[in-house]
Amino acid sequence: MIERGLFLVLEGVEGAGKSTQARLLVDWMEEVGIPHRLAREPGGTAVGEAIREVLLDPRGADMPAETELLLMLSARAAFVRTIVRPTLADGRVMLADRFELSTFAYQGVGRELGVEQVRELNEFATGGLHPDLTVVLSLPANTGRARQLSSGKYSDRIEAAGAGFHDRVGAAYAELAAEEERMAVVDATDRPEEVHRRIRELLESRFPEPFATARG
Ligand code: T5A
Repeated sequence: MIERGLFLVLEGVEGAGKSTQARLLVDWMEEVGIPHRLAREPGGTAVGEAIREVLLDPRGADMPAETELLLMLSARAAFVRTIVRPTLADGRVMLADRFELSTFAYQGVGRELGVEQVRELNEFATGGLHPDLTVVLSLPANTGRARQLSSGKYSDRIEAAGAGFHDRVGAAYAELAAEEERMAVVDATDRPEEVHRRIRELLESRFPEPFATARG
């Protein structure tokens, strides 16, 4: 067990491969015996999953951007207190499929609410807890969308927001990721196993404990 857990987040545009990479990381951590927990945002908790349904329901097409933001943050307040903090206190790796960077990119830039305002409100929701590392899977928005379509995924309310919106989100990820040290960009255009290898390498070099020692 590590002394205080590690908070890791996977981010990227729709269909970038976050869920696929999360599963591969979980398989690896299970294999080498690293205690962990995986959860997705919005969601993870009972109230968060209920909020997710409202957020993604295509019938809410006229939802104001401010409502969307506050719902995301309501779900996050529960996510942090019910899932993330207890997992870290247990000394485990907390792996989240999306977190605050999604809000900066989608609501701050995509919905044009402004990143600074979104950051302030997010700080209240999280109580100031931030990830130790956010891995941004880099992929053009239209490639991610094409992957989703070929897998037969239906278009939820946010996915249906249009190419202009998703291009803005993709550009925001690139810009925001370049600003902060606790973010790393990984090329996600290759096959899943190669992307996984890159993420593992990154984790082993950034966090020898627990990743490199577990490989042993
Ligand atoms: N949102 C979320 C906000 O607006 N603000 C916020 O603050 C937060 C937290 C959540 C929605 O909420 C928004 C963003 C989203 O619109 P979601 O379902 O969690 O929805 O997000 P999506 O990105 O839509 O999730 P997906 O599951 O569709 O995408 P993933 O997880 O990135 O991709 P994945 O792994 O499911 O892969 C998609 C397809 O591509 C294939 C997979 O097999 C699958 O078929 N694939 C690959 N194909 C080729 N090469 C690879 N390397 C591949 N990796 C995966």
